[in-house]
Amino acid sequence: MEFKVGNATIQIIKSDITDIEADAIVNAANSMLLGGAGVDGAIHSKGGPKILEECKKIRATEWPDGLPTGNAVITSGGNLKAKHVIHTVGPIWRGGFYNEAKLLRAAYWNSLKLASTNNLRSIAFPSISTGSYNYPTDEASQIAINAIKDYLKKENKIETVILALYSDKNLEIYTKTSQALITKN
Ligand code: AR6
Repeated sequence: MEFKVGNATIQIIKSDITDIEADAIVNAANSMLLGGAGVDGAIHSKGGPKILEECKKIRATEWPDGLPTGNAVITSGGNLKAKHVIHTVGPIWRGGFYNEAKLLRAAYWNSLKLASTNNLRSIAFPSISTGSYNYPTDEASQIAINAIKDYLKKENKIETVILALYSDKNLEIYTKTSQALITKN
């Protein structure tokens, strides 16, 4: 499905995020920025060593102790179809008692902000934190869509935001959440 927020379009699709041709795809990374499993593993293996080299440089200069949860950084897209990769760190779900909702919103928000700063017009997100980090997908989908909607309402440089869901189940959850939130306003 897709819907509009101002002039921008939000698309909810089933896709491997590494197949998406956009100005940026977002990586659900960890603070070390050195790769991992899930989306992170797929992006680094398909994107090639250039992305990892750039991540290592960011660690050596900007974030020697690691990228804090909720922050975002940008590298090139290496061999991917996407021009850039925005690496963000979602929270690990620990029962909802440790600011997880705020941190997940920050991961989306700061990724979008970085896209705007770099004059990017299209950006694709995976379902951050809902794999290895165990965030309940229903709640995560509400945070993701609200963050994207709120951001697009106040900033009009980004034209397309894609949510690239990997499973039918997640596609269904994000679609239902979007339908519920669109009717609200
Ligand atoms: N394209 C789109 N979505 C995907 C893909 C793909 N190629 N592969 C998996 N997903 P996860 P997290 C979905 O675990 O929970 C890594 O090891 C997956 O089904 O990738 O934020 C990092 O290095 C799930 O719905 O990210 C970190 O250590 C969603 O993407 C840690 O995992 C997120 O799952 C981050 O955990």
